Amino acid sequence: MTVDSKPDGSTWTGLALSGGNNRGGNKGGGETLLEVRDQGSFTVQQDLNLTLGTDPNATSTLKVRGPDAAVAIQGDLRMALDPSGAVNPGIANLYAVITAATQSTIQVGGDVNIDNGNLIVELDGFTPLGGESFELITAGSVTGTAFKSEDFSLASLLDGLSWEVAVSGTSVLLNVLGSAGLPGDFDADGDVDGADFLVWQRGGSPNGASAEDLNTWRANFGDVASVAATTSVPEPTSFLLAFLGLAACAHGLRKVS
Ligand SMILES: [Ca+2]
Ligand SMILES: [Ca+2]
Repeated sequence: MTVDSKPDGSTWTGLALSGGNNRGGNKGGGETLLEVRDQGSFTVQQDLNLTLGTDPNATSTLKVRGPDAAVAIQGDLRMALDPSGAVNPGIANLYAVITAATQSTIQVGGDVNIDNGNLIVELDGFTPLGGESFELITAGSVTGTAFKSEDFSLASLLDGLSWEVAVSGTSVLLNVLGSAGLPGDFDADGDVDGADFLVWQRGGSPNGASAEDLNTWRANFGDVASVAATTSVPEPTSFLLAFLGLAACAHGLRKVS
């Protein structure tokens, strides 16, 4: 979908969500949700105004879901802010639904002003690890150092991890800080399973290939960090037996050769 709007003689160009008739003194208002997801594409050739006017209940949301959506605002992106610079009392939301290790980036050609906007983040079917980063916005320039509010209630992280919104002059990044800190989780993916044994075997655990680390792994085998606990939990005994069996096989093969 592409929007190309430049009314004659107007300096207010582009698209307004929950904006009413912003040139005629109409109050604006209502609630608008614009969701771009999957392979969807949305381009505004001028400005995108999320919520204009004097209605404090006016709400608009630009929701971007997944890694493959394309969202481009070639002019400015404003959140509850008049093109004249006046703050609007309504609500403007950017809503990111993260479903994979990368997230679609909103490309803004001009300025994005986040001072009066809210950020909402949701995780759906994906559990980020410490050190991961998602680029939510790139822009010609970013005005403001933080969103008015940030809502991570739908984006719980593993124990030991926390979200950071990093705003620079040209981008807004979402970083995952910390480490999950589960004993025996040598590959830091939030569980203690066979893959961690292989890391230990290759010397990748904190005290490379030590008996101490093997004991830590064995003692915690089958544990998952708290958020992942509602998803599938491997049955510890059968997994452990399978790995001991594999180890025995490998040992036998070495003997033969
Ligand atoms: Ca692991
Ligand atoms: Ca694992």
